Amino acid sequence: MNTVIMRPIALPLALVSAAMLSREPVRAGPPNLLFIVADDLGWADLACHGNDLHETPNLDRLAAEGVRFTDNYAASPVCSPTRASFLTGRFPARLRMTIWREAALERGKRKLLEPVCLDSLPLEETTLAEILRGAGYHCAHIGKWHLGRAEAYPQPHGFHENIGGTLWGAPQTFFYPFSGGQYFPDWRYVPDLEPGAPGEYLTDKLADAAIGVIERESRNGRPFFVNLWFHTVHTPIEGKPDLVKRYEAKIGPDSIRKNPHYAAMVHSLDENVGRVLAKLDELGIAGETIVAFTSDNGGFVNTCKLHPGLQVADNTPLRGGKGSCHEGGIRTPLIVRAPGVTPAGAECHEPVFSCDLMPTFLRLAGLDAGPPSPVDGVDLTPLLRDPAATLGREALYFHYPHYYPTTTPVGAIRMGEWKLLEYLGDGGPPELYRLTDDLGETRNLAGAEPDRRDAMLAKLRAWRESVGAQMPEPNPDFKSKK
Ligand SMILES: [Ca+2]
Repeated sequence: MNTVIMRPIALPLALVSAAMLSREPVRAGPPNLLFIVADDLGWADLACHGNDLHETPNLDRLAAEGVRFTDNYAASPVCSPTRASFLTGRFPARLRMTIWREAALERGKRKLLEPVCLDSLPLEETTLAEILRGAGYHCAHIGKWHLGRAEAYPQPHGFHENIGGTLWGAPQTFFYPFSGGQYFPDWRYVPDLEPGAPGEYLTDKLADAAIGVIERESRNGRPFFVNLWFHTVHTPIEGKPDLVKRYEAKIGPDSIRKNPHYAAMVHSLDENVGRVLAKLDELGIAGETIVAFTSDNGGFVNTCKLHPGLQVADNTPLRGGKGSCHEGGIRTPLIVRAPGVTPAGAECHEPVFSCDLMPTFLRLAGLDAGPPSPVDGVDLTPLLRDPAATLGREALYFHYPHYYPTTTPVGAIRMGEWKLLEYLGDGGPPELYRLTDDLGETRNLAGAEPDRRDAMLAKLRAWRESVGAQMPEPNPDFKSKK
């Protein structure tokens, strides 16, 4: 692999007022990278995005110290594909990974047969960890992996160590020993978190593991990449009992959100992000550590087996949820604090997505992804320096040729203030929304703006061709119930 070493950009900013920056850079070497991903956390789940129930003071504070992207997207409305995009910078459609691992080989029995996808991230793909490792970073993966079977676990993809990552997309239970529950049909477990004790909570344990790695690596004099991918707030929806009580007491008749179990999970996520960030401060390395926080898809708006009848997330004011290419399925939080680069407390409204993170992290580290893999994302450091800047990118594209309780097979394109959805053979006609005055996607303007509709449809279809997107096919055995 040809890794191009470039000067780290976080350092020579003497002309920028220190008071304007989120943290002063401390040492003259490559910065550490702490990449925190929550699972299924919706855009509207954060207090700083207007949530009326959840308390997220630590994430809100991180946003106040860095740049919060209001129009960030996951490259896919479900888990594995977005995670693949984080590590490769490539469209899930190009990777042929458009659905979560466990369902990748299933074609279904609906009106359309879903394409057979890859269930493991190919080792031929160049990952963020491989490039950082080649540049001298220590690379640790902690928590949910969900990018393939054992031969595609974190180590073969460039990580020195893996704590807790497996093929599965969720634990059996969030309480020690994190296995043995009845929620999933197979026997699941989360390795490497022994010893433990009854009552211990997975989100705490993963943060403990991250803190342990950060403490150890901060003494080793080499930069670290800690890839902390929490399992929370995915099902099974299990909060700590005291926090569930706290939110039960807080929910009133006028509350938009009414799930105390889910609120408790969000609370524990935030608390543990706070613990890890506090450790950076305590060790004196916050000024030399890039912190990024995001989620892999939108909030899950269906019910969960443990609490029948109780909707898990509520993505209000966004429409839809996980699985859907409406905003509730793909718009996710993104907060970046890059010492010496990001101003404090800034908002950026430029549309960005999960493929952008790999090239951005590499640029912040003074590296360039280079060949052999073409990268579909772009470097966001111009926005990190100046959140009012624009990228000049024409569009973002999404491809989900699968079913989910929130959708039939669908694609989407976001261009400026406009968004178009196209159903792929089972669903209604195209939908066109002007997000700047209709964030909730309630007024379909496809009929009123036929030229814009057709131009965006043409772009979306041309993009699918260009990346070799797999399409669903008519199911000859499908019998309509009508
Ligand atoms: Ca997910």
